[in-house]
Amino acid sequence: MKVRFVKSTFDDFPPQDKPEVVFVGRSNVGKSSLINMVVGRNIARVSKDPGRTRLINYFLLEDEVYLVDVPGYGFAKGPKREVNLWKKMMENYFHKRKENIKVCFLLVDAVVGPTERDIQMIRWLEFIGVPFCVVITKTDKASQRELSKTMKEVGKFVGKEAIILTSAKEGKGKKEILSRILER
Ligand SMILES: Nc1nc2c(ncn2[C@@H]2O[C@H](COP(=O)(O)OP(=O)(O)O)[C@@H](O)[C@H]2O)c(=O)[nH]1
Ligand SMILES: [Mg+2]
Repeated sequence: MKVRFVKSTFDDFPPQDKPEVVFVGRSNVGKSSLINMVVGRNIARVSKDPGRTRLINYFLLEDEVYLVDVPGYGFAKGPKREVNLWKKMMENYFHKRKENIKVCFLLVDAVVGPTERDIQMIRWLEFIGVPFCVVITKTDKASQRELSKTMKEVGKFVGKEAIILTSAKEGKGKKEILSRILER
């Protein structure tokens, strides 16, 4: 796939000439791995560079749609000043880009299940009216029992059609994610 890094930014977003899809979730949930798996390149690795992990990263896929990688909410457990900065950045992002967001992928670890913050995020996305899907990550690591439990818990908040099962390791869910990204 044709993909390129556009920019890392706090609040200086690209023009809204193309729609965007955004990936959110806790740190370590598998965001970078999922983006890399979907585009078939190690592009989100750049976001591991110190500095960039705390900013919003824009990539452009097929000259058509922006992929947006935002800092995980683990980062929001740091010092209070940093938590506030993270909140400010995310609220500003959603406020400014809401209308441009085609879909928000909220990633949930298959083994860990939905956290309190994931549920808050689901409620908030519903409240601000951003279309979203819950993406279950690392299904290769979960037992059948863990996976059913995670599905059941997520199912309390969203319909089955809005849940996508993925494994970056096995390439699972690539088609589903890509079609959601590229659909008109
Ligand atoms: N087994 C397995 N491990 C994964 C998968 N996706 C990510 N990981 C691992 O989980 C850790 C965090 O992944 P990363 O993509 O950096 O998460 P991020 O912090 O959300 O960007 C890394 O050690 C990955 O190798 C997956 O589908 N299966
Ligand atoms: Mg990452």
